[in-house]
Amino acid sequence: MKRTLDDLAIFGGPVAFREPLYVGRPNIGNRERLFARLEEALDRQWLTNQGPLVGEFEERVADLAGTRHCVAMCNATLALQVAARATGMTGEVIVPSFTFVATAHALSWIGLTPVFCDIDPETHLMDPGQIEALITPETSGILGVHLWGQPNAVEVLPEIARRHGLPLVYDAAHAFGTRHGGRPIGAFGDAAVFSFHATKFVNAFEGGALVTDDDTLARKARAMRNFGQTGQDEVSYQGTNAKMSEAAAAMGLTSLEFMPSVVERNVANHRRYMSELAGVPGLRVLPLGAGNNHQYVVLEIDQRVTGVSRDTLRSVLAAENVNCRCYFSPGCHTMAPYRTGARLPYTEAVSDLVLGVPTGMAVDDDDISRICQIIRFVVTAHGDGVRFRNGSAGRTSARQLERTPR
Ligand code: T4K
Repeated sequence: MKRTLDDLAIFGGPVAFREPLYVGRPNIGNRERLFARLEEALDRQWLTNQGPLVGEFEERVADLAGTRHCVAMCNATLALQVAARATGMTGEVIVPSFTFVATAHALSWIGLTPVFCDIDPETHLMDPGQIEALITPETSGILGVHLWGQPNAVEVLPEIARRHGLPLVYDAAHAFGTRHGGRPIGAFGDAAVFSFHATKFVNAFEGGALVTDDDTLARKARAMRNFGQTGQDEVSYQGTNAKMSEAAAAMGLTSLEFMPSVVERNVANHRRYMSELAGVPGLRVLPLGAGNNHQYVVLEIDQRVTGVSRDTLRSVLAAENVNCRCYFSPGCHTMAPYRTGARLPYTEAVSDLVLGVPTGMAVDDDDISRICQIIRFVVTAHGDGVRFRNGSAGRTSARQLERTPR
């Protein structure tokens, strides 16, 4: 329990957590089931190139995503590239800037130009109201992002895409298991791409998948992930090597079996953060809808009210062994490969405020109460003292916050 500034580890007090807590701690399922599957694969001597475990994983994922097809891949970044190629994207692609940089890199790495769109500051999702102004004769597609597992304008975006004759792909890296209006999230757009990276709530060590209801698109994607091959001696498309291995599928299947417990834990964790931090001035826990998989808990810290910046709070927590992440700061449009001087006011404002906090199976109610006690202690009464003693107002300067457009 922190009662004075001297109790904070950053100022020499005792560290609150002996073992470090992380955002993105993998949820490990049943090890015996994993090892049994690995044994099977070794006994079969079939390790990759569409083995039976990958086939089983694809069936399970398609089922949960509500789509006819699932094409499993080695990660979501390559799956996004395959999706872009298979849907015929060629020039500019409209995409939010407030996302993990993989969304933008996936496009630019294959010669496409990401055109960054601003977000709705309430949800952090790409604002469909700003998309049409970005459409030019060079536009060849829209890549929406279901950030934090939230559906990105799944009613409006398909309509905009249809009106302009553009393919719509969703980066659903955060959204596996999410539902909207009773429908699984995979049902929206021409295709959606999931990530099964170790840090995701369902993981295949590294992994990804493209899901779609479009038979032609699925066939193309299936070929493109395997060097464009459509038969043993037949190459019909340019392709890449984006195949999922049997070892990854073994982990993915094991992780899928564990998914209900993880979702239950994540929902409880999110609720706990919401209740522990309710009413703290200048602090907001991003609310998530009922169908969300709740794999991220995102705070916004408004230094104008708290007296302490997001970055200072992050340092205070890191000293206590609570390792938070500034997902996703800064916006992609300000990163070196994409900087053009264009301004996206909401993206810039929000990316200065966000802090992802630990969740998943690695934290329990007691951990969250203790994390929140430290946050409350710093934010409600001691922001000025922490800032003064820390000798810095953090990266979110008063000038930056003045341009916060809300
Ligand atoms: N689109 C979106 C919207 C995405 O968020 C992502 C990935 C993608 C596309 C691309 O998906 P993939 O191609 O990766 O399938 C991590 C993940 O590597 C990345 O998959 C994820 N999003 C992103 C949000 O987070 P980093 O660079 O922040 O990872 P890292 O190594 O700093 O790890 C994050 C935290 O997780 C650390 O605090 C430690 C903890 N951790 C990590 C690993 C790998 C563990 O405790 N154990 C582990 O094994 O990108």
